[in-house]
Order: sequence, then structure tokens, then C-alpha cells
Amino acid sequence: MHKSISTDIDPVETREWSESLDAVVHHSGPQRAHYLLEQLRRHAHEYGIPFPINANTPYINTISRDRQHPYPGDRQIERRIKSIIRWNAMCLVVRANRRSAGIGGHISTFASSATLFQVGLNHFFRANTKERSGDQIYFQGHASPGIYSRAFMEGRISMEQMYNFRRELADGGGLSSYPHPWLMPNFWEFPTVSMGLGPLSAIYQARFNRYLLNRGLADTDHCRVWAFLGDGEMDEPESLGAITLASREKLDNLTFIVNCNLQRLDGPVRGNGNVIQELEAAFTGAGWNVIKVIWGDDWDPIFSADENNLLPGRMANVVDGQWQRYSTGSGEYIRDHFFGTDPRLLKLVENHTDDQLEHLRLGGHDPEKVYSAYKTAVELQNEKPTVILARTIKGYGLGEAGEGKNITHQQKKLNEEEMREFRDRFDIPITDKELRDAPFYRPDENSDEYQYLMDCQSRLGGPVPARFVHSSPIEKPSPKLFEEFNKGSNGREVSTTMAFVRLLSRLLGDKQIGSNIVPIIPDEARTFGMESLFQKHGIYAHGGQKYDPVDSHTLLYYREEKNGQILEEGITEAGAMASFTAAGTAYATHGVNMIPFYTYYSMFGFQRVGDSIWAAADQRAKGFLMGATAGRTTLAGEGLQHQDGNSQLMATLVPNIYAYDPAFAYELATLIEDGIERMYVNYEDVFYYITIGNEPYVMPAMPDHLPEAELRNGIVRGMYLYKAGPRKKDQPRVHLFGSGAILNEAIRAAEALEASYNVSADVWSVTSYQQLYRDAKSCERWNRLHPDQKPRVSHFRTILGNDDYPIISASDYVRGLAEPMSRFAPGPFVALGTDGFGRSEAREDLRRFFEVDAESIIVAALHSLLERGEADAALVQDAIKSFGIQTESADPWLR
Ligand SMILES: Cc1ncc(C[n+]2csc(CCOP(=O)(O)OP(=O)(O)O)c2C)c(N)n1
Ligand SMILES: [Mg+2]
Repeated sequence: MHKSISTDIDPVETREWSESLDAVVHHSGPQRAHYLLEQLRRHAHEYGIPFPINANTPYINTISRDRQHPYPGDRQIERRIKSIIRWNAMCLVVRANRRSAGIGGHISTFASSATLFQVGLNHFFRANTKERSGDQIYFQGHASPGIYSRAFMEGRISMEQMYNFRRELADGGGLSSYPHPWLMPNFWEFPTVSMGLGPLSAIYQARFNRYLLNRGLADTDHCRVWAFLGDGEMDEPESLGAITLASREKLDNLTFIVNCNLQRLDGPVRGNGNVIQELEAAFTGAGWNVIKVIWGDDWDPIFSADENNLLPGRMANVVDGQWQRYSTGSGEYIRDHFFGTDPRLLKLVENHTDDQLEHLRLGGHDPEKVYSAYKTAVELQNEKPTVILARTIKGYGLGEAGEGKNITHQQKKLNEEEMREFRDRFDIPITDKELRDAPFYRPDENSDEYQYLMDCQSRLGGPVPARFVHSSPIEKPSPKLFEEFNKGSNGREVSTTMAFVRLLSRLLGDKQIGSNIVPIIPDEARTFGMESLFQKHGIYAHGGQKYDPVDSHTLLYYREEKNGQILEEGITEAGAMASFTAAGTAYATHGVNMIPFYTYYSMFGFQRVGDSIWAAADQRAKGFLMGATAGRTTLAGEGLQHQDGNSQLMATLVPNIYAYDPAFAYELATLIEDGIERMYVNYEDVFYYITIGNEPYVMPAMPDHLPEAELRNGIVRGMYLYKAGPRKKDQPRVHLFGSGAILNEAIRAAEALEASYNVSADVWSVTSYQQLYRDAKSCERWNRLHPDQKPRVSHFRTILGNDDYPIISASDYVRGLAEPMSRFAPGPFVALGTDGFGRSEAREDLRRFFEVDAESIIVAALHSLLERGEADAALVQDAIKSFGIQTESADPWLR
């Protein structure tokens, strides 16, 4: 049996080695000591002595007492301010829940993180101003009551809004539950409450700051990104998923602060482990600076008295569930159970009363320790991001009402006794009589507290958080950029993706907007034919290209550059989406209009990172999401996981997205031109989702049977008449709707219906069911609410008219995309679509399988005519037979 490596078989020898190290540190400094240790490690390696990788330091503060920075503020007054903020934050939730049970809100998250926030807000977080961008702060979503309460003290939030916390529809306006820029556009900058998205976004925001700097587009050198995160939140894969990117990109402009209260919603984060040590190892391994802020100043003398260095060893043996128990335990319990394991430990606290032991302050509640950590993070210019792991108590200050208890996350009500305790603990000047109403308390503008807050603001440039838009709209880009696409492809077969890449190159080359375009790709550029952009515009690489690329002799080599324009993200749709958001919100964050085009495999968009898209929408991001290789039957071969027939339907659910499925190059160009105008000229806070396919076909010229303006209006509003059928007397008629690549099937069907069945078919290109439906719903609602006025007519009905010919709609998406329009149609409406799992197959076979090919459209059209008595069953039967359509197969959506 091996002796454990932690067993000391010769303490005297151990002490000698330790003393040698002391001497080196003393005489030659820590760097020399580091050098010697490194040499020893290498020397040991020659003997084959195994050195297990250990990325952990002892469970003590990283910054020792003697290396602490002096505190620059007035501790007394800061404590008073913090206490008032704590009080108001608690009242905010208690009042809201008294008024309306179940309205929710959280007391205990902010209670644990109040010091972490206040130190930052008092001394570090620089405001965004017209003159220069500030810091970007990602506030932990559940701590919002505390953030509101400080803004309330600053006079930025009214009493009425405070009364209406979580009552946003109340008269006078309320406060949103969590940070939502969509709902409070002058206050919140970054939506954080879907846990995991904050940390991920913060990393990419810090990276995008550098991108803007390296490209000379914004002075972001001084900007720092701070992200406040929960320790439970760190379990989200997104939280840790990009931490190596942060170190690879040398983001020393980024600080994570993890509020390690050791609890999440249900209970301990790592009851049987140690979350701080676990995170330390992960971040250290990923190349971050780690600053642990575990113990507050009450522990300093205990550590100093610990000459035999016993405490770290004792602490290493305590798991988080037990730490939580100590933080709720009496002084006696702590003495007996924590210190009581060794008489020498007991001796360390022999002069401490039980009361003192019970209230030994933790690091995250000690402003000096927190200040030192922040200051160190800011000053550590070592090209590494920094994470601060701050230990706190969940529900700090709530006492019996929940401090450190497992129920504390959900605590929303305090009784009178608990309110009194809280008031006494934080010295709030509220009388016993007033207590019961949980009144807000705001010192007036002459008070020291208010003046102090104003001083902080003026030192840091203004209030935080606050969202401003300092940029202004751009001039409408030249229509010339888009014109060539109206002429068609001259008989050449091209895909909408190829047309898009061509258009993107034109935009990138444009003098006016070229440098504002941000192409973002998660490792699929070659799939989309975008590799030509590499050489011309360069791939962003903060350190430049340090190697001779393998393809350097070719024309289109893989060119990386410090000021490269393309964000080649590698295989991370989540990361690429975070880049999109950072770029698409630069108009607010940094006052520069960036126009991101994030092009990706459409199946890995809404379906995979839908929540990130939702957050981008909340954050008022602008730009273009380009869903490439789209269409369940247009992407042949790739099969079940890749073929996307869902995303257009999912996109309809995002309120500020304009979703389009164009078929032809001129439609695509019109939509992008319109998008740039809407987002960057008219300055609407919306973004675009456009699907593009990889099926090559001849792109027609813009039809000229309609005036161009009318046609363009149709493309943008969701539908236009592509080609009218012949008008012969007594000929049955149908409308055929087609979208994306399936429009070609509708065109083919129309030709065959005319040639072989004497049916006239009008072919309509539906570029957006989403837009058609929104407009129709909106007219319907207006008409319902204005019964005495002339009814509004939707675009759909305006162009379609009132004739009740059957409509057959076909798209490469699920039927549910088109079906809502059936309610607004003047006649029967049949939707064909691609519901179900995709298959690896050829395009033609897929279209037959899902019944969206021309033949299936013809059968549906004839059957509709049969139902109206305008065709007979034999005719339909013949068509089915002649096309060889399977009639007894199971529904494709069940197979
Ligand atoms: C993606 C996601 N899943 C679940 C939740 C619900 N939720 C809100 S707070 C919370 C616990 C948070 O624990 P922690 O991150 O440790 O923060 P603390 O409140 O302890 O500071 C949970 C599960 C959420 N907001 N987002
Ligand atoms: Mg927690």
C-alpha cells in the first residue's frame, strides 16, 4: 500500500523545505521563488515523480490581508446606503406579493449580492455617455429588486414605479421583473435572466469590443465587461462553454463575478462538493485569473493566529452542504463542529464569543475584500480574463425568514417580526408603527446619502444601469448595390445562397456601409460558398496570423488578420449568436451602426439557439439572420437532423423579427435593401430572418406585369402575383401559392394544369406567411374594435380579391406556417408542407415523399375543384395514377 501523498512522515524535514522557501521569498522575491519551484518541478519530472494536475489553491482568499488595496470610499455612508437599498429591495417584493399573491420576485439573491453590486456601482462601473462608451454590466437577473432600489434612491425610478414592481401594465408604468431592454429601453441594457446566456454573451461582448477597437470603428480600449452570475447558473453549459475563447482571445477586459452563496433554487449547488474549488479548477485550467474572496475581515485574526497553518487543511475537508449548515448554525455549533475537530483549532477562537463566531463575516459581504478583488481584476493587465469567486450567504440579513435556508430563494413574504429584525439589523429609520406597511424609504436630495450617490455618478460618468442610443440613422444605401439582382441570372443556374454571397460581397465593398458589415459564420463558409470572402476581407484574429497558411499559394487562402472583418466562429452556434447580438446592439452599446449577417445552417438556429434569439430580440438587436441550407426538401441528402422545415414557423413567434422565405434573387435583394432601410435608416428596433437555399435554378428577372413599386411592396409585405394564369371562358381557376424553392414547383404545376387539365392557375410568390398573418390579424382586430368605421383590408385580401377560387399553398416548411391564412382566404385553402422528419434522399424524391412537388400540387388543385363540382373524381384519380403517387402509404409526418 502506498502512503497517501498528504501524509507527513518527516515534519522536521518538511519545515526545513518550507523555511528555505520563506528565505527565498524574503531575499529574492516571489518571482525567484516561482522560478525555483518550476525548476524543481522539471527536475522531479526527470525522476518520473508524478505531479497530478491540480489547479486548486487552498480554500482561502487569493488576496492576503497584507496585499489588500486600501478602501477609497466612506465605509459608514456606503453601509447606510446599502442598508437602505437592501430594505427597499425587500419591500419591493413583499409589497408586490401582498398586493397580488403569486406575482413573485426575489429577495434572497440580492440579499446575498448587495455588497458585490454596491462596491462596483460606487467605485468601478463607468457609465455610457455621449462622449464615450462605458462598461458593460450583466446584472444577475434575479437581483433586479436591488438594482431598482438603488435607481430609486438616485431618483431615477419613481415611487409609483416602485409600487408597480412586476405590474408593468399599471397606470404610470411599472418595473419589469428582470432586466428586459425591450420593456425598459432606457434602463436595462442586457437581458440576463435566462441563465447561462449572460456569461456567454458577456464573453462575446468583450470580444466584440476588441473587434471594434482593432478595426478602428470605436474606441473601446477602456471598456470593461462585468458579468454577475449565480453559482447555480454556472451549471448551464453556456456558462462555461466559451471560457476558453475568453482566454484565447486574451480578454483582460472581462471580469466574471460569481456570487457563490452555495445555493440555487431547491438547495445546495454542490452539497457534497465544493463549488468554489470546482470553479477555480475549471477557470484556472481554461487560462483565467481566479480571485477567491471567501473570508471576510473577521477571519483575518484567526488566520494570523494559525501558525501551524491548520485552517486550510480543515477547510479542505468541509463540503458545501456543511458550510451552509455552519452559516445557519449557532456560534456553539460552529465551535463544536468546525473548530472542535482539533484542540489547536479550538484554541484559535478561544477568545471569540459564540455570538462573534455566529457572525463571522464572509468575503463577499466584506466591501474591502470585494473592492480589492475588483481593483486587482482591473489592474491585472496580463492578457487574461478574471473570475472572482465570492462567497456569500443566500438571503443574508433575512434572519429567521430565510438566511441560508433551502427555502430562501422563494421567500417573498415577511411577517411583522421578521420585518422588525431586518430593520434593526440594518438600522433603517422606520418606526414600529410604519413597519407593517413595508414602506419604501428614500433620503431626500439634501441628505448625505443622496449626495454621496451623486458623487459616485459624477466620478463614473453617470448612472448605471442606463441604456442610451447615441448613434444616428444612416443614409439610405445606393439602390445600385441591389439592381443587378433584378435582371435575373441570364439562364445560369444559381441558388439563393449564391445570390446572397454575391450581394454580401457588394455590400462589403460599398464605400458607405462596407466597413459596418459584420459577416458571422460558424464554420460553414465553404458550405455556403463564402470562402471567397476570406482573402478579400480577412478573418478577425486579435493577434494576427502567426503561421503560413497551408493554402497561401492559392487565390482564396485562409487569411487571418488583426483587423479582419469576418467573424469565423468555429462550431458554436451559441457563440456566433452571441456575436450577432453584440454586433447588432453596437448602435446602443457603442453608438456605431454595425450590420451583422449571421449565416448558418438553418436547422441549427431557432431550434438550437432559439432562446438566444429571443434574448437578442429583447436586447433590440438589429441585423440579418441568414438561415442557409434551408428547406426540408431543398437540402437534399443530409437527412433527419439537418433538413429544416421548422424554422420559418418558429421565427413567426419572435415579435420583432421579420421572417422571409424568398425564392428568387430579386426578392432576396429587395428584402435586404428593405431591411437595411427599416433597421438603419428608419431606425426600427427589429431584425430579419431570411432563409436561403442551395438548389441551383435559373433566376428570373423581376416580372414587369406589375409596376415595380407595387411588386416590391408585395415582396416586403409577404406576397405578390408572380404570374397570372390565362383567362378563358368557363375554365376552372385556382390560386397556387409557392415559397422559396417550392415556388418553382408551383410554377411547374400551373403550366401542367393549363396544358393537360384546362385549369387556369395564378401563381403567387409568398415571401412571408408571417407578414401576411400579422397584417391580416391586425386588420381583423382593428375592424372588431371599430365597428362603426370602414373596415380595413389586409394586403392579402387587397391583392387576392374576393373570388373564391381554391388556394393551394406549398412551402418547404410545416403546414402550420401557411394554415393560419386559411381563415382569411375568400375560398378553400389547402396547405401542403413538409411536416415530419427529414430523410437522406434526392430532392425530387423528398418532394414527392412530403407531397410538395408539382405533381402533388396538381392533385391537390384538382381535388379542390372536385369538391366544388368543377372536376370529377376520375380526373383526379387519373392524375394520381399517372404521376405514380402512393395512396396507401402512411402519412409522411408520422414516418
Ligand atoms: C435557463 C433558466 N433555467 C431556470 C431558471 C429558473 N431559476 C431562476 S433563479 C434559479 C436559481 C438560481 O440560483 P443561482 O444561479 O445560484 O443564483 P442565486 O439566486 O443563488 O444567486 C432558477 C433555477 C432560469 N431563470 N433560467
Ligand atoms: Mg446561488
